[in-house]
Amino acid sequence: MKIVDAKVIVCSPGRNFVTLKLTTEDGVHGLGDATLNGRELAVAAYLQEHLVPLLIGRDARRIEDTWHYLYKGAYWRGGPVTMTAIAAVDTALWDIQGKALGVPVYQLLGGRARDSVMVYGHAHGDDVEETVASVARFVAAGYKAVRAQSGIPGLAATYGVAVAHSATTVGKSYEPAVRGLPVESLWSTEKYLETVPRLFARVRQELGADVHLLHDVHHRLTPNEAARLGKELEPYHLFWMEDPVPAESQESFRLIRRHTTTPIAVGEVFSSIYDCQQLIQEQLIDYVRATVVHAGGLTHLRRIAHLAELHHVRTGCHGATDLSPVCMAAALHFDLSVHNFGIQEYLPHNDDTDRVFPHAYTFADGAMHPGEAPGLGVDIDEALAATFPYQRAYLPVNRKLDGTLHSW
Ligand code: GCO
Ligand code: MG
Repeated sequence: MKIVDAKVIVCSPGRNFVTLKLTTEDGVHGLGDATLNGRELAVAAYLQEHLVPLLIGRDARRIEDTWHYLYKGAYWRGGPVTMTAIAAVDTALWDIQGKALGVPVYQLLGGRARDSVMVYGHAHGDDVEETVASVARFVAAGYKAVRAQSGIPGLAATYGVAVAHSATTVGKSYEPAVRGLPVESLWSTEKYLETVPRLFARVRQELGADVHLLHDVHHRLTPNEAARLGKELEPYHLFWMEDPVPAESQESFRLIRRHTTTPIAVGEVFSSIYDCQQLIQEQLIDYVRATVVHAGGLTHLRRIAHLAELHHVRTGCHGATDLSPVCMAAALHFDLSVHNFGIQEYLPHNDDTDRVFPHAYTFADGAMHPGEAPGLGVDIDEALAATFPYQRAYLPVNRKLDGTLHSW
C-alpha cells in the first residue's frame, strides 16, 4: 500500500489550519492535523520541503517504522515544529490503516475502554458573577465538567475571557489568535490571586458539589504563588489547576506538590515524552495535557499515556479551537481507547470550520464519541478550504503593569 501523493493544505475558515493529506496507490486517503498556532507556515514548509519527498513510495502500513524514520532520521530531535509535522504524518497513516481495514481507529488502538469521553467546556465572564452564570449555563446544557475563567478587576483583558458577550453562549468557540500583529494584555499576579478563590467559592455556593470544576492559570505564576493558589482552592475541590507555572523546569512542580492537594494538569505545549518524563515519574502532576497534533501523533501520545498509567497520571488532551477537527477526531479515538483517560477539552469549532472538515464525532450529555466511520471519521472539503486562504495571525503577548514582558 504505497503512498503516491502527499498534499499540505493551509486554510483559514476563521483561523488557520494546516492539514496533511496522504493518498495511497489504492486510492485510500488519510488526514493529519499539522496546525501550530501562530507558527503555521513553519510546519507547512517542514512537511512540504522535508517530509513529503520521504513519504512518496513508502508503505503506508509501516506506521511505527515511519515514526522512527522521521524522528531519528532528522538527527535534530523534538521541538514543536518537528513533532507537529511528524504527528501529521502519523495521524494520516492511522487514518489510512483504519479505512483500509474498514474499522474506526479506536478499534486498532485496543478497542473501546469506555462508552464515551467526558469533556469540559469553557465558561467565562467579565467578572465573578457573570462567570458563575456562564458555568450554570454549561451545567444546564448537560456538561459534567466546566473550566471557569473570570475577568480580573483592574485588568482590561484576561486570558480565557473572550471579548464582548460571548459568555452568554454555551460552547461558543473562544478564538485567542488575532489576525494582524499580536495584541498586548496586562497582568497583575496580585489582582489575579485575589480574584480566583472568590470565583470558585461563588461557583460552589451556586452550583453545589457535583460539577467538575477546572481552571487554567496559563503559565503565569511562580511555584510559590501556585502553591498558595492551590492551597486556597482546596476547599472547592477542583478537578484540576492547569499550567500553574511554565513547565520548562519540571522540578518546579516539586514545590507546588509539597504544599497542595489541588490536582495539577500540565502539557498542552509539550511535544514529547521527554518534556514530561520527570513530571510523570515523580508523580508531580495528575493529568498530562499533551495531544495528538503537538506530541508526535497517536503513536507517541500513546507512549506518553502508557508511561503515565504506571504513575497514576491520567490524560486530559488539549482541545482548543486552534486544533483542527482532524486532531479532535484523533484525540477522541485515543481517549476512548486508552485506559488512563481523564477528560477531554472541547470547544466547538465555528460553522465554516465544521463545513471544511465534515466529521463523524458527536457530543451529547457532556460527553463525546468519535463515531463508527472507518479511520478517523473526518474529511476535508478541499474546494471549500481553498475559499479560505491563510491569514497571518499571532497569539497575544502579556505584560506586567510596569511593562515587563510576562508569560501569556
Ligand atoms: C487551553 C489553552 C488554549 C491555548 C491555545 C494556544 O487550555 O485550551 O490554554 O487556550 O492558549 O490553544 O494556541
Ligand atoms: Mg490551557
